[in-house]
Amino acid sequence: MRPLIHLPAVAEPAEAVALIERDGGVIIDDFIDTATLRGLETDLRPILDRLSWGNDEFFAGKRTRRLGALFKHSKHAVPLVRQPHFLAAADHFLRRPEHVFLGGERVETVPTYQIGVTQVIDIHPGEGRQPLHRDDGVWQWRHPAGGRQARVQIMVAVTDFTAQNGGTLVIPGSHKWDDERIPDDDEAIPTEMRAGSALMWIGATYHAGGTNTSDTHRTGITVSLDLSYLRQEENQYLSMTLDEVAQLPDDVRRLLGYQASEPTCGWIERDGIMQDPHILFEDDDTRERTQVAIGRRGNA
Ligand SMILES: O=C(O)CCC(=O)C(=O)O
Ligand SMILES: [Fe+2]
Repeated sequence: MRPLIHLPAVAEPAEAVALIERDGGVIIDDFIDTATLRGLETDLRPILDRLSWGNDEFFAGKRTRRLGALFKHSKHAVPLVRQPHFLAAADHFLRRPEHVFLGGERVETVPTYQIGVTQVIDIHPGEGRQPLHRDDGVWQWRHPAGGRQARVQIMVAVTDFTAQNGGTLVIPGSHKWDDERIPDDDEAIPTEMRAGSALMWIGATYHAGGTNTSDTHRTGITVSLDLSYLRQEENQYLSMTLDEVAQLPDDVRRLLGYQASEPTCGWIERDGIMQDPHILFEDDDTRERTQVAIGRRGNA
C-alpha cells in the first residue's frame, strides 16, 4: 500500500484534488503560515490544558483532550477555511449539480457546503489507537454513492505528526470500498508531517487517530466542510452566540451555516418571506432581502 503523497503549498489545487480522487487523501506541506500556527497554539493551548481527559472509547480514550467551537476560541481559525486547496477540494467533491422536476420543468441545483466539525485533538503518551472508521458514517452514508461525497476534511498538525506520536492512520484507496469491506489495521499508514502541514481527506476514507508511544503529545486541529443540507456534526448554531458569529467575516459566517443551501434548505421566515439566514447580519439600510426559491432566486 502506497502512503499518501505530500504536495508543497505552491502546488496547483487541481493536483491535490486529483490525488484525493485517486488515493482518498493528500498531505499539503506548510498548509498554514507560521504566524497562524503560533496564533492558534497561543489561543487554544491554555483552554485545552484546562480540559479533563476523555471518557469514552471512540472519541477520547483516557489520554486525549478535545476542544470544539474553534471559531469561538480563535480568530486564527479563519485562514483554515480560506486555504485554496481545501476550498478547491470542497468545490470539487461537494458542489455536484443534480436535477429535480418541478412539474414538467427540469431544474438543476448545486448544493453549497458548510463547516461541520471544528476540533483540537490532543493525544498524549499512552493513548491507544481509535478504531478505523469513515466520518461520513454519522449520516449513514452509503458507498459507493454514485461518486458523491458528503465531507472534505483537514487535520492540521499543530505539533509534528509522527508514526510514534499518533499521526492520523489512513488507508489509502479505501474511499473506493463498498460498505461490506472490513478495514484492517495492517492496511493503515500513519500520517507523518511537520507542524503547519495538513492531511486532507474525504468522508469515505478509512482513518483513525493513532497510538501515541512517544514521550510527547500530538496536537492536531480538524475542520470539516460538509454538504450544507446535512445536519452539522458539531452543532455550530449552539456553539456560538449570534453576537460572536457577527464578529466573524461574512464568508466564515456563511460557512458556519448562516446561509441557505440551494434550493431551499435552511431558510428563516421574515415578513412572511422565506429568506436566506445571512440577512441576520445585515442592517436594515443595507439589507438585501434574498428570497429562497426553487428554480429561480429573486430579490424581494
Ligand atoms: O485524531 C486523529 O488523528 C483522528 C481523529 C478522528 O478521526 C476522529 O475523531 O474522527
Ligand atoms: Fe474520524
